[in-house]
Amino acid sequence: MKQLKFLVLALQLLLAVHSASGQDLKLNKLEYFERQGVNILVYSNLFTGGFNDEKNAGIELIHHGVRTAQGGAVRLSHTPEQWDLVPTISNRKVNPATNSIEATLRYADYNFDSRVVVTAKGKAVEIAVYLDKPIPKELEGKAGFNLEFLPSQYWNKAYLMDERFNRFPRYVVGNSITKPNSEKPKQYKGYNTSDDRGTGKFIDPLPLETGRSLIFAPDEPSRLVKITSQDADLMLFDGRVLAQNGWFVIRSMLPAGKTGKVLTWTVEPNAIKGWIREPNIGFSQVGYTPLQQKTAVIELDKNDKPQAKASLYKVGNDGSTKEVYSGSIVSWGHYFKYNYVKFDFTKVNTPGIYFIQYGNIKTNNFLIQNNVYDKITDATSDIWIPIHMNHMFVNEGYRVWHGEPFKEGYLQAPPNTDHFDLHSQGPTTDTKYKPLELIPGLNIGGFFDAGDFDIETGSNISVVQNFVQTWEYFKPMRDQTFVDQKQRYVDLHRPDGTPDVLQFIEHGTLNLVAQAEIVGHMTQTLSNAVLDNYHHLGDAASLTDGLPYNPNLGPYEKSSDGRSSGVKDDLWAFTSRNPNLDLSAATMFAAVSRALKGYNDDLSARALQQSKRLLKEATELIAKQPQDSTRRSMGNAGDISTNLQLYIATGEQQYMNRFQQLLWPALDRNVNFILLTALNAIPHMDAAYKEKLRPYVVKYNNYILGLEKDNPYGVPVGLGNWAGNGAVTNFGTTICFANKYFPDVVDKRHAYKVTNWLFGCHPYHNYSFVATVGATRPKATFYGNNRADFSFIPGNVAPGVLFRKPDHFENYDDWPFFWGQNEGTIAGNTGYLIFGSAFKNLIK
Ligand SMILES: [Ca+2]
Ligand SMILES: [Ca+2]
Ligand SMILES: [Ca+2]
Repeated sequence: MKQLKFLVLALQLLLAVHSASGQDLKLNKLEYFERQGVNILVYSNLFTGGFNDEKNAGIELIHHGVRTAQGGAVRLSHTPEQWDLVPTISNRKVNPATNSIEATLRYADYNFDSRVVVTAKGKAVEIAVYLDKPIPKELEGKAGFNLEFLPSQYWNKAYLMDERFNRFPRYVVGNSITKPNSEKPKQYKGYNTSDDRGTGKFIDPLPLETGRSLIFAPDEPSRLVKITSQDADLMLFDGRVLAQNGWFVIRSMLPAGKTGKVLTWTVEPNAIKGWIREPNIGFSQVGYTPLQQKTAVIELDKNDKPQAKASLYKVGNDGSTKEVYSGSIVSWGHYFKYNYVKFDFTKVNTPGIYFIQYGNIKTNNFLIQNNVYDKITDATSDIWIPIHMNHMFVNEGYRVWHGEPFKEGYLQAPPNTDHFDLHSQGPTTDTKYKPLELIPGLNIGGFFDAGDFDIETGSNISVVQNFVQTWEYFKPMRDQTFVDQKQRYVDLHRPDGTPDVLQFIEHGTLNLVAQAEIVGHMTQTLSNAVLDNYHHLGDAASLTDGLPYNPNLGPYEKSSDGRSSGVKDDLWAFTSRNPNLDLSAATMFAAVSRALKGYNDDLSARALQQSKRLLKEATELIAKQPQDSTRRSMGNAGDISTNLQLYIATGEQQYMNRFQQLLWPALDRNVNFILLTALNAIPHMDAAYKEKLRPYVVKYNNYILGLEKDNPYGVPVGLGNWAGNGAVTNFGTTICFANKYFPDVVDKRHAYKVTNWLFGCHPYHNYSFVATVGATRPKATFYGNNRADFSFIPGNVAPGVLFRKPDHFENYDDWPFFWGQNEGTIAGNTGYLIFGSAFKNLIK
């Protein structure tokens, strides 16, 4: 009996091992560990983004299709923030023979190296940390191994530390102490992310739990992960104590004075047996006009078997539903990790409410109707743009979006200053102002850059140009916004008799003209002086105290007359002179002076005066630059466009010559990026110019057609660290203008690929990328200044699907804090305004 029992047990074990082996983690050709439902990436993505820790790197887990963990690395604090030090990863070795990936992590600031080896062992990976030398003394008690889990995928789910039951908190509460600043590890470039209010102490989170074995989400098999540690305690932290974009961090400290294999974790993500990702049925959530082409792109798991057919159902006015069309599924093929098929239902052209049924899946409904695109730009122009007007109080109904920001004005940035938003002040100020002296008068007009509150001069120049172009091409008389520059007050949904676009041109110009008049040339940016208010979330008017800094006062003191303070929160003007920026401002001012004539004649005249002066000075400065200066010789898109604008503004032949001299070689090099500029010139050139352009338009049309083979969506898909919707809208605008001037070459049907993509037909999910716009299922969560509320600002256009190496697209709609996929910018959103206007014009 005993023997029989043993035999059965052995047989069961054998069976278990056998059935498991087919489901073991394997190192695949793309150099990550894979089993059905689980991808473990080991330094496929490094800590090399533009903004330090972007929560996009390290050891990462893609769990049943969602990237739920990242940041696996040796780190120097319990819950690293964006500007904490990140390791450089000098070498990454993939070893198929041992089923392992090894990398060396280095902190140059501390001359500290460690090796991390990740080895597949059955359904789990072993993560081991090796030290060849003991950790440096100053990092004892600070260096540890961290892995970060996405709060929105875990909150309200259960966890067990050892045998103790817990629940992940929906919101961070408590659990921190303070320690002397001397014990705080350095932050990036010596910045400090928080204002210690004069206490000399920093906040250090305490663990929620400590133990040797942690089970994440046993109540949710798709998120269940088991982590055990052999040598050191596992601590679970809530990173949201320090920053709203913090993650749940699991961490073990590295031992002092030891070398060799100093830490061993086993990490086993659960895989749901036979898991197949639900098909993502991409279609336009805004809907379709009756006669346009209508094609859904369906994204399938590589283990999924495509259906033969899909159907279209019509929703009756009585709530009934009826199948009105059934059509074949056509295969497109593989694109990165998924398989794509298409369902064409162009034949359905009766106006109504419809949904798609594919297998068991019913999509949400959408409209077929002539008017579906009528309002696609309204939320952007009526809501998003006015909310981003700087130096104004912005009201909407009962709600105040923000008070009047930066009443104390801007100080001269001191020389040789490096800036966290990728700017710098050069060795001189290039102005008459002393370092940290107030430059009076700059706190007027302008638009917030994005989810932050600085004025990026280059962006603001292109934004004003976008508005002027919108005005000159389409003359939108839309008036839904009250703007009063004297009151510094904006009220949404209150028409005031003036077209809003004119008021936006005026508002942008007021800041840019002030820069030219007061500083003498264009600044690089008007931006934060201290990091602890750069990541400000909430009302822009509370970012600074509104009082000028007074060095005679203590750090948190206010003067007795209430007119100045000792808080060093004033923003700075970065004033290093860039004649190319002045030149593009000169062309923008020339365009502005045309647009504002008859509406604000004074500002129109001032803009023209600055245009002429900056043009003369910048041209002289550029002539003095060395001949090999790259910007001078390259003839980039900006230079070409500037020469065109200069010709339009002045009518001088030299600019037209220079424009053509730069344009044709640029078109020969790459027609895709420069064609729109070439098309914009047509109204100002002769017939010969247009004919000379024709072969390039033919070439562009081949590019458009080629994209249908490049990816299932037929639009240019960006693979950079900032997702590519900007390039997609630019592609759409180019199609619209190419069709306008060369309808025999470029078919207008191509423009619908862009609306399809923006409004829901794209990888990962099928939500519209434009907040709230007439869509059934718009994205709900964006990286705006209200991102801590997991919300949106209507009309915002998300950057889109972000590519993570080697084969993953994503766009989180439950976690706003990834700027590269969720942040709207003033330049991007006004670019969308042009596309939307051009598109509406095209289909009229
Ligand atoms: Ca910025
Ligand atoms: Ca108005
Ligand atoms: Ca202040």
